[in-house]
Amino acid sequence: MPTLHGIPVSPFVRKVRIALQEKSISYEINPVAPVPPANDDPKFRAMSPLGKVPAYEDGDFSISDSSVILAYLDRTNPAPSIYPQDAQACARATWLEEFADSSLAEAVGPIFFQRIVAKAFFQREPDQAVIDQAMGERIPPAFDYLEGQLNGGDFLVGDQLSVADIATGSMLRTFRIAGESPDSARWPKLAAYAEQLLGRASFKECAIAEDAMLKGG
Ligand SMILES: N[C@@H](CCC(=O)N[C@@H](CS)C(=O)NCC(=O)O)C(=O)O
Repeated sequence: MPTLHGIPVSPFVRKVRIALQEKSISYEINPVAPVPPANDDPKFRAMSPLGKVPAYEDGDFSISDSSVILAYLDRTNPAPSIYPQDAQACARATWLEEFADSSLAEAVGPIFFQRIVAKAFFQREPDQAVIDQAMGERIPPAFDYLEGQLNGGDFLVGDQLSVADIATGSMLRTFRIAGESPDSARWPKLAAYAEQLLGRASFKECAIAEDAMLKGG
C-alpha cells in the first residue's frame, strides 16, 4: 500500500490526502513533522530532498511536493481526473493551484502558525501583531482575487473538482482551523464556495485525523 509521509495538519499534506480520497486510493500515513530530527532522517531525505512534507512512497518509487504528487496520482489513477481536459481550463486550474500554494498560503499561514502552531508546538502565546497584519494586508488581496475567479458555482474551473479546488480548499481549511472563515458580506461567493467545499466527504474525512491530532489524540 502506498505511504504518504507528513503530518495531517500540513495544508500540503492535506492536498494529497484529498486527492487520494477523491480517487478512492488506499494509503497509509506516516505523520513525519517537517522539522529536525524527523526530516533529517536519510530515508526521508531520499524521498524529500528539501526536507519538506509531503512525500509519497509507492513501492520502490517515491516523490515529494504536493503538486507533483497530484500529477503522479492522476497518471497512475486517472479516474476521476483532477485536471480539466481542455488545455486552457487545465492551465487555469494549475495556475489557481499555484496561487493557493503561494499567495494564499502566505496569507493564511501566519494566522495558523500564531494561533495553532506557536501554542501547540512552541508553548508560545500568539503574536497578535502578526495576525492583524496578515488579516489586514495579506488576506484581502488574496480573497479579492479568488472572489473574482468564482462564478457562484461549486468549482473554480469547469463543473468538476480539480487541483484548483483541492489546493484552495486545503488553505481555506487551514484558515478555518485557525478560527476564521471568509467574511460573507465582503466575499459572498468565496464564503459560499468554502462552505460547500469543506463540507465535501473527502474534506470531512481528513478533518477527523486533523482534529484528533490537534487535540493530542
Ligand atoms: N511546495 C511544497 C511545499 C511544502 C511545504 O512547504 N511544506 C511545509 C509544511 S506545511 C514544510 O515542510 N515546511 C518545512 C520547511 O520548509 O523546511 C509542496 O507543495 O509540497
